[in-house]
Amino acid sequence: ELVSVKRALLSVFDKTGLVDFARALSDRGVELVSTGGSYKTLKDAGLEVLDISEVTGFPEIMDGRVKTLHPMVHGGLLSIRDDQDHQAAMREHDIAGIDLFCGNLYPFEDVVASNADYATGIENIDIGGPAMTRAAAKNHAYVTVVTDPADYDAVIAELDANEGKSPIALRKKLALKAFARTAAYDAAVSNWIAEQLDEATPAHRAVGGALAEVMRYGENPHQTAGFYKTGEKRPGVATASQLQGKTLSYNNINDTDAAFELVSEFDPDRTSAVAIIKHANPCGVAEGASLKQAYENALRCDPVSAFGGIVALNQVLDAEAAEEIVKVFTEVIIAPDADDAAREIIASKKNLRLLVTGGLANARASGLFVKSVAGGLLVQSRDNGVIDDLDLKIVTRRAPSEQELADLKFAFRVAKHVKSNAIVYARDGATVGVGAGQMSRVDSARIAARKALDATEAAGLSEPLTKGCVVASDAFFPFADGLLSAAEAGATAVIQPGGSMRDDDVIAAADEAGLAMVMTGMRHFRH
Ligand code: 93A
Repeated sequence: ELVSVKRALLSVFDKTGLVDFARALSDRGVELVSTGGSYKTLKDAGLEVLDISEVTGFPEIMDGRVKTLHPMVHGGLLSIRDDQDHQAAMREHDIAGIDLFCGNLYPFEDVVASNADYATGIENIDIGGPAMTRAAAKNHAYVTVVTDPADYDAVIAELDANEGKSPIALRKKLALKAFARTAAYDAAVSNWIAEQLDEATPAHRAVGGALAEVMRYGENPHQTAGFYKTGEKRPGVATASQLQGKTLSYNNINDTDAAFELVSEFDPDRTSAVAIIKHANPCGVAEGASLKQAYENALRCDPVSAFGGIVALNQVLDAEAAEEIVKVFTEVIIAPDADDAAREIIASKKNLRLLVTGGLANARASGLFVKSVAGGLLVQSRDNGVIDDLDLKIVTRRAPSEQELADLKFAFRVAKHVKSNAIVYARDGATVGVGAGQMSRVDSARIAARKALDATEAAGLSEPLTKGCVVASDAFFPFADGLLSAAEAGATAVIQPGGSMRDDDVIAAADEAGLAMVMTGMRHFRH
């Protein structure tokens, strides 16, 4: 459990504390061996030290690329001290055991962080250092491996507390630290090479992302936060270019993501679409013949909530849409691109962030969704169910009209991006009322209706916006009540997944109320 330390090999790039540590070892009767620069530092300090070339019988070659990669070194580090064969090999080749290895590596991370060129980056990949570190750490049954100058004093203190010997608990702890260091070092190397190749990095994936930005705070000011990027090349908030405006906050990033994922459901070759998001829920979504028209209709749904919102567009932002958007206080605009005239208009609002993504997110793409719970992570595949791919089943006596069907599909697509329980009222390709995040579906339906009345009033309309609208529900109606409350508000057609034990009752109630209802067979919970 306790092993004597007779010989130490020191090979450090960072010479901090080296002389004091080596002197402390030497004072305790430890023989010192060292490499080029480290050797010189120790010699200059007046210590007795052996140059590694005297141990290997081989000079440093190739500008130092090969200086310690030698059986005299690795045999000394790796030999099992009480193994007959290992001992015989040591005698045969005159290999002396190395009981302590002190090393730290070429500063690869610092060098590449300072934007060094490719050749300099490559030259700073330490090979011999990690090899010795790993050899010593593997053989921690006999060898003490010291990789951090911050540990020098503690190591000496442990030796002193154990009659100059190194205890196993210390050696194990230091071995763990050594392997953690070489693992991080290799991760840095592979990340850098991946970056040079413009590829997603395997290490990024393994740790769930690389820290891209530290935010001033999280969801609330007393929470700290960082933005980690996975390196995936998909268009979205993490890969967008910010053309102007203040830096994004935690909530901005979350809301902008929700906005862009939603608007990406709408094919830009078919329609112009705009989503306005507050607190990660849409307060207005609309399609239109132009972005301007889509924006105006989206805004009409809930102009009060749109204040300070996030606006996402599915096509290149143009001047006429930009003119409308800047009339309302908006935090972020995100779009595949923005034309010059639009950029100029947005530039008049200095703080407004404008993000361009270069394309839309692929609603059908697979991917992972991660959420944390106390003591764990929940990981699921991305909700990439798209209504066009589903078989819609008409379950009522009355089939929806063409316009109703178009609105039903629109509403269900939006509902997918509303926190559950989600109820969406829509008419003519625009939401007219959104009920989000309620514990009861009936409450969501009531809230959506209430909001539609507010919107009607705000727009100065005599006829309620819900008159002749459709309603979408992210999950089945467990009872007829939610459905009937929608019908009462003026809805004429319903889209929902179905699958309730009481589907028959709900269908009968729909028939009685003269509603047309379609079932998607797919639920879109979002919590
Ligand atoms: O170029 S290397 O990968 N080849 C080696 O054989 C080697 N041995 C030690 N780099 C090597 N080292 C590294 O040199 C150590 O990890 C340490 O960072 C540095 C110490 O060199 P010096 O003692 O000459 O300053």
